[in-house]
Amino acid sequence: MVIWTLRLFMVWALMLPLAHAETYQVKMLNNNDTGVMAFEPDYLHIQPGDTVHFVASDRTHNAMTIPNLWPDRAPTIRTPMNQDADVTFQQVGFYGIKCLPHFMLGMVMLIEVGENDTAAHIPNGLPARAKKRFEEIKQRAGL
Ligand SMILES: [Cu+2]
Repeated sequence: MVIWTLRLFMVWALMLPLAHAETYQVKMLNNNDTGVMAFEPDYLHIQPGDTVHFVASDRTHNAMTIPNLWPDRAPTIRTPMNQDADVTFQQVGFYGIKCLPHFMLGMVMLIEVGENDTAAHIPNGLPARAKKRFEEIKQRAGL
C-alpha cells in the first residue's frame, strides 16, 4: 500500500509541469471594440508550454504565421478555416498571427511567449491596416 501510494505520488509529481500549462481563448470575430475583423484579445502574454484555443466565433477566419514576426525555428501554424484550433507555444519570443482572408483589413494579433529583453520588431511590408493594429497593440501592451 505504501509503495503504491508512493508510485502514485511520483506519477503526479512528473505531471506537474503539464498541470501548470494554461489555455487561453482567442475569439475570431467580424467586429468588436477595436474595429472590424479582429482577434479578441489581440495581445496575449503567455508562458512556454501554454496553449491558445482559437475560437471560430464568426465565419471565414483562421490563424496563421506572419513571416518575419515569428521566432526562428519555431514551427509555423495555419489553422483550418471556420474551425476551432489549439496551438501550443513552446519557444520564447514574439509571434505575429494573421487571419488569411482579412490580413489586408488588419486582422492580426501578437503573442508574447516568456520574458523577452527586446521589444517586438514589427517587420516592414505589412498591409497598412495590419501595421496600424500592431502599433495600437504595442502601445496598449506597453511594448
Ligand atoms: Cu478573419
